[in-house]
Amino acid sequence: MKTLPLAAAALFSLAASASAETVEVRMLSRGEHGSMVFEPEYVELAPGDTLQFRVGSRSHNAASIDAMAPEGATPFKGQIDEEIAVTLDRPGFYGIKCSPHLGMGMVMLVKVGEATVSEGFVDPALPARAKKRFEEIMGRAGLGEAEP
Ligand SMILES: [Cu+2]
Repeated sequence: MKTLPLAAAALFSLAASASAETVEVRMLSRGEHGSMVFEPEYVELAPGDTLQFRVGSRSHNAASIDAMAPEGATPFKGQIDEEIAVTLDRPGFYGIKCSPHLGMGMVMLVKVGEATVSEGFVDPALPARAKKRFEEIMGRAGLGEAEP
């Protein structure tokens, strides 16, 4: 009676690991596109994939931006220097910030599944440098109508 559930569980976890991916994102004080950045700055995932945040430089965190997430997505917020893993199930675009450096433009963008950037996706309430960084990220990724 013991072996059957264990075997079934093992098969299930194998199937899950074969389909879901984990993408590592480093939190950095200096990177390819300037200071206070996530690298990579843009990630495309399938629903159920995981973002694994890594400390590249100290004193950063990763947190969802409430106004920039698909309907029904679960908000998240890591502590400073916490290497959180976040599984994203809802298709759509997610804006992610470093809480202490949002004003310096430390944000990243994630696309899950099939989605297009909707008009006004970038939260107008964000600090100017964060809005500018999102426009730069979308421009480099070939999304939306970002300025050159
Ligand atoms: Cu930061």
